[in-house]
Amino acid sequence: MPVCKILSLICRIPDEANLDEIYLKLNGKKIWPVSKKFKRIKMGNTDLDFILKDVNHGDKIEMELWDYDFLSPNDFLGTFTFYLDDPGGPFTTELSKKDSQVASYSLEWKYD
Ligand SMILES: [Ca+2]
Ligand SMILES: [Ca+2]
Repeated sequence: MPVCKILSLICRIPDEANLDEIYLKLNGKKIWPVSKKFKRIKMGNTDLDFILKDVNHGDKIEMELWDYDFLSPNDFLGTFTFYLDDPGGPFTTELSKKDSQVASYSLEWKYD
């Protein structure tokens, strides 16, 4: 079975001035963080270190990045899209976002 490991999230520009409360979704389900609703991240690199379950060679991965908000609906910041083709890495995938979004993030992952 192929193993896709999500290594880290890099924040260059947060959505909110006081930094974002991040969680990740795949196929409509929250996959990180596992035991809480979100993680407040810092600028730069935040270690994620988790394995994507139930993936197959050739899969297109579309992982959504969300910001948790306490008083308003959570914000969808964008999608990390990549393919499980060639083993190796670490690879870096930029967040694709709507024009109205200022947040700038990238994701590091590897595929063995
Ligand atoms: Ca927000
Ligand atoms: Ca927030």
